[in-house]
Amino acid sequence: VTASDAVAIQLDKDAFKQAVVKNLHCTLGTDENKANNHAWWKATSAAMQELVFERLRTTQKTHYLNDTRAVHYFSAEFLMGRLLSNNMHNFELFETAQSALKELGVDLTDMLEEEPDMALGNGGLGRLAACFIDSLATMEFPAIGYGIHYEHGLFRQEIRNGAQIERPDSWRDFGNPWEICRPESIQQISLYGYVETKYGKNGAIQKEWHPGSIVTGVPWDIPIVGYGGKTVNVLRLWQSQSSEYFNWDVFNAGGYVDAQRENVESETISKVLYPNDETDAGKELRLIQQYFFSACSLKDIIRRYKRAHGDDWSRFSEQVVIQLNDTHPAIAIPELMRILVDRAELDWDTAWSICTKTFAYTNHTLLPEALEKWPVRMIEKVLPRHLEIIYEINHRFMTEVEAKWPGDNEIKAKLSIIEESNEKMIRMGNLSVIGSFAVNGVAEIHSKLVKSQLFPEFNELYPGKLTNVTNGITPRRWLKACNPLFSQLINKKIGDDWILNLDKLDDLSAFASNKTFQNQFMKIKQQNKVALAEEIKKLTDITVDPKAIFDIQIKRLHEYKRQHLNLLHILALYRRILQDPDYDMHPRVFIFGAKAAPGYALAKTIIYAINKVADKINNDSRVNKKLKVVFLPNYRVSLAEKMIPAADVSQQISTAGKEASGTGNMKLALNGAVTIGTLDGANIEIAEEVGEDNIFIFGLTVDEVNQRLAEGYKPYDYYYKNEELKSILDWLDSDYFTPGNPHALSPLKQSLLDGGDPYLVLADFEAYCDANIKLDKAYRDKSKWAEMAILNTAKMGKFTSDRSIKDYVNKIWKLDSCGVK
Ligand code: 26W
Repeated sequence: VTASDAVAIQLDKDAFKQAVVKNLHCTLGTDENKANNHAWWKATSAAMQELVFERLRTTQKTHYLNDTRAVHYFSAEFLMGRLLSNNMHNFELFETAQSALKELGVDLTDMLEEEPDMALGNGGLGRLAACFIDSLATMEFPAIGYGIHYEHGLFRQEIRNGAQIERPDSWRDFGNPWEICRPESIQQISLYGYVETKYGKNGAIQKEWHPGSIVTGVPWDIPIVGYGGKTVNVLRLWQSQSSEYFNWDVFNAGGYVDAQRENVESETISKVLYPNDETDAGKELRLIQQYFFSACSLKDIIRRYKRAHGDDWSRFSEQVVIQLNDTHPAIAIPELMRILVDRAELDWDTAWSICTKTFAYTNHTLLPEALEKWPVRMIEKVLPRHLEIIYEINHRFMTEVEAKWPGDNEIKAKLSIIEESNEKMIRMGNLSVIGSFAVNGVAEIHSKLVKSQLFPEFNELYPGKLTNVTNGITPRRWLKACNPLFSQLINKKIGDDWILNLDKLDDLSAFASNKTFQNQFMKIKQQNKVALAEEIKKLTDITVDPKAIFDIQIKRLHEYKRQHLNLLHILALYRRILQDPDYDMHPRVFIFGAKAAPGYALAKTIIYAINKVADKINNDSRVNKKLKVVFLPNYRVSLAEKMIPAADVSQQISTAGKEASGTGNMKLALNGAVTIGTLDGANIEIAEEVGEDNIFIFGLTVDEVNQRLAEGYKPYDYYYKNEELKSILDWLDSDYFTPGNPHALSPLKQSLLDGGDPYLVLADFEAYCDANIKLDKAYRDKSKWAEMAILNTAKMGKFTSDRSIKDYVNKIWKLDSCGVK
């Protein structure tokens, strides 16, 4: 597909106007004189949805008639953001809509602000899922996203007196125009109860699960419009509901009545998204969420399969591939085994063979605290039959391990699905590797570490199973839609083929040193910075100078991402200017956006520290001509879309080996920001693409980090050696930034010294300061900087999610695309 032969939906300005007005009248029951922006937004969305449905029907019919193999992307999170602008862009109707609405007296940009973000995800993993389903639809692959219809997405962040406050997110309070309820596809799933062992005629053992409760899953479909508007796939999200049906056996079984009281109520299952990113809290409700959406989705898939193939299971894995987005849906593996063995009555080996040809698993993190483990006792209570199946899977697997490493109990203990700790645990990572035919990491270095550090024995046991697919981002949302001025400039210069073939951006390289093009680029960057400066004023009342360097760090707040390293450097600059008012630097605005998990105290202290330092610096006339610090509250997809086009500098400064990939790094570079970063995750591949002259790499490498830690890393050495560092850390201990509240920031200093500085902030501090000095020097040469920035955009071809999806298709899914007429 190329941009030119994409089917732009045939709808001119007048037809668009008519469609909107009709919906204003007939869907909203209001009219042009009474309608506010919210009503216009709903009417316009409804008008768009009519086009969407038309293509959705055609797509579904085509897929059905062709009986295509399809990928089923199981993910507890889909961080979709807003849909109206995206759907307009993908139907190539944005300009039409803009002029149509203008004639109706409506400003499209203002109107789009009415749409709440669909924030059904935490961060990278959830947004990756959203980019992937965009690419799948764009390249016309048969695909379904399966997830949870959370009533409340990720919390809304407010900042009060510098501290994060969590407020509930209500994304569908006034109705969501994009979702369609599908009561005809409701599913029922079981929880709790007990397992009965029965003996068949010839002594065959039969297991019957008598559930303690039944939960109804109601599917809501969100249409996913591919670019060009040909294929419209579906994201199917399950909402939980209590079921009228109840298994009274359990009540009759005496003891269960009490246990039942502690059980999770059906309606709460899909109530709220867990706000933990990279820490596994091990909560029963979360396990139930995972099982609920995995089981509903599997039943949905099997219903569809049976419609075409009846009881013939032999073609199941030819038709169905299920991608597990991290281990969150890994319980689907024993669930499919249960269906095949207990329900379809296949023998174990046949069932296992189907299973292990169906599942593939993506790992997104090496952090031990993020690797999911469930207490055996919890699984036994919630999913008693699944526990038995997991034991059986493990028993057979242990036989394989024994054959490979005879008598080696250490390896057995390590590879076992069951961790024999004080409290026995089920390791979902091990289960996922054993139950899948492919396992991938999300960037070259990460996949290498998955093989060498996380699962080395599995890699030996199953050669070729572990592989890499580097992440990507959709250029439709993250360049075309969010940065219209730059997109139009690119179109004028090299045409618009880049939208579907991002490698084409490399044609810009030829103009990177062209002064006219540089000026055009810098002018647009400046306009985007002015727009962000206005947004900053509106949101925080802080005035920033758009001529300053806009230096941006946007991502979840986590120690390994090292927002506090950025903060220490800001304090260093503050101190330098105080000591030398003529300290030579280009004015710079440091801009942050980050949510902290509500229970992550140190992350919250870092947010508080950023805000308190910002208050001080922004109001200190000795420094605020050169230095400003901004923390933008409630960082989310729609805010990212405003920040990224305005960035000069992209901060990607995680401890080497800790950030699996990162995707914000790609979005910022695509929009012409220059990265200052460590050799971690996809930064390494970005550096390879843009070349070392067009990126500021600093700090310890993975090997050096491991070496330091092995030697016995002593943060105090750096504290005593570096006078500047010492003064800054001591500064945090004073009440300078928190008058009347001394020691409020001490936990930060403490974590970096007595706390052992687990992410080697102090070890990288000096290298980071040096890299910042180089960056500051580079910015003064406007033409050189423009060239670097343009080359960053030009060299981002690799990081389109279209390429990631092609990699998945070729290496793992083996799908054919299916053109929809
Ligand atoms: C159990 C709690 C929990 C929740 C979410 C553990 C782990 C997660 C995710 C794996 C966190 C996440 O989003 N990881 C990010 O995934 C991105 C997409 O692959 C990567 O780009 C990021 O580097 C990685 O941190």
